[in-house]
Amino acid sequence: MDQNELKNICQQTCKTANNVGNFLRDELGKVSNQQIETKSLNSLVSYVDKTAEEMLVKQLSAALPNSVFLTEEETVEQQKGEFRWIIDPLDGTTNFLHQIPVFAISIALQQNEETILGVVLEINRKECFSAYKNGGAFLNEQPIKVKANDQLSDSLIATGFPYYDFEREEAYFKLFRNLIHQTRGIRRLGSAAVDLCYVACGRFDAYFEYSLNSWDVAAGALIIQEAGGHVFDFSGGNDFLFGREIVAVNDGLKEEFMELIQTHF
Ligand code: 2AM
Ligand code: CA
Repeated sequence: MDQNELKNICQQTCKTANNVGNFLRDELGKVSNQQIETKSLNSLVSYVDKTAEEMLVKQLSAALPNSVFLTEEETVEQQKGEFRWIIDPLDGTTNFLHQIPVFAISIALQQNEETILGVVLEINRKECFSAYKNGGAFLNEQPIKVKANDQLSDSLIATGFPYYDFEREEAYFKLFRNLIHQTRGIRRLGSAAVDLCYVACGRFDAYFEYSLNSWDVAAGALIIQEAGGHVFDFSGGNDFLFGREIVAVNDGLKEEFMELIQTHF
């Protein structure tokens, strides 16, 4: 796919995300307890996630015929193919169900398993983050960059606390303790896709979390890379998409932050 086609698809994907975002915003506060299912420990879902996913699949299939899907709610056949969308129709479901206003739609497109496009819509702030391979990263069409900061003491860090997989909690909380002493502070927003985009646009300096899925991070990871930042697994490699651990960091703190991660994990 050439750059023009990619740019086009990126714009269409933002439009699609906006359509479905309007649906999600309209459903806020309407889901009853009886309509909430528990998929696994602390992992919630409702008709809202599923309907949003069906809407996305329909519109993205029309935008790119013959594309296939990997989606959190599996409302469509999960396939591999040249062009594959990786979708989280509602990232931050727990926030959504508790009416905490941080939740997003995360959409990535891969060509032959390489991510070539990422769109994250933070629904309540109407902030659409987007990037395509070698095309730069944008927030509502304005170019964005990671923060130019190389001082850990000036940095604001995002993370996700473990909520179902406690195997590495010892290492996690040792690092956490270290970071509260060495940085300006730590935030837990509850949406990995939003955390990643906030690193991309310089609101956060770095982010780390383990036990995430590919649909939580695929779009945000490309957006960070295109904004001049870095994404790693905890060993400093690039197995962050399916490897269930991710670190995102601006350029100036790359070495120091990765060293901290590797000291603890
Ligand atoms: P989800 O809403 O799509 O499931 C942040 O920790 C990530 O974990 C989020 O992107 C969120 O994605 C997922 N998550 C699932 N259940 C969670 C919970 N109970 N608390 C926090 N995050 C949760
Ligand atoms: Ca989700």
